[in-house]
Amino acid sequence: MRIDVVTIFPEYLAPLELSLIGKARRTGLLDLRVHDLRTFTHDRHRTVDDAPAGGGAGMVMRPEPWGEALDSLLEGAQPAPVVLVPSPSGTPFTQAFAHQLAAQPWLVFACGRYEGIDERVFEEYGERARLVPVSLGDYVLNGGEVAVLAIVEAVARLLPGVIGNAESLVEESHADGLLEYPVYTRPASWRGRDVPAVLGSGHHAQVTRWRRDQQLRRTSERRPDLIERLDPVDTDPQDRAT
Ligand code: 6GU
Repeated sequence: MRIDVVTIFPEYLAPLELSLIGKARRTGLLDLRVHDLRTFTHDRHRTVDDAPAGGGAGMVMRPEPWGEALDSLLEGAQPAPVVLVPSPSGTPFTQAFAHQLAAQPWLVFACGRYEGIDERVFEEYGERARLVPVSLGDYVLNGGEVAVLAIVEAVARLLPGVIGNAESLVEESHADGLLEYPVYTRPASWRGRDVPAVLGSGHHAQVTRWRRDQQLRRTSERRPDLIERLDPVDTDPQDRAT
């Protein structure tokens, strides 16, 4: 998969050289390129922002550098990439969304700062690419860079070969619409707290049922909204006994 990130803070993306994502880049599973938006300016101060039309607080990103940056990426590109714009007013990012993005050959992230990017950029590239505003949740970050770190990690780990043990993808939170069950390791007793006996019983069916009940309890307590949205095909009759 190819991913391009356009930002005024390329250094913000440095953590994507670490750990499994860094390894995926070095082995060629992930072709990640970070571009400095200011290289697409032409004035002495490399200006990317200006006062909002109509007045008000803060600054807005000017359309020209974005036009040059995105033109340079889209030039001759067939098919066009999915262009993601991190924004608190975007579509909520979810695990299902991550799976959709992981199936794409090419993603471009346009990181806004300040009060946002001039709306005409969205009009222009909404016509020339598949433009998708995306939000991490209902809170405000200073810019899109931290959101890109989160989204790239969530997407890249779904690519074949990035995670050594593909089974860990099956059993994690949100894989089946529920939160994950609690996990334990040795020692069997720590500060008077014991690993639940069922986990040492060797009774596989009982372990599976216990974990499922823990998932349901945890999800009901922390995320009742997920219980409401549970797909009937992801439940079994025993779940209702919980
Ligand atoms: Cl994706 N971007 C910004 N700037 N703020 C956010 C966000 C994204 N998601 C939540 N807040």
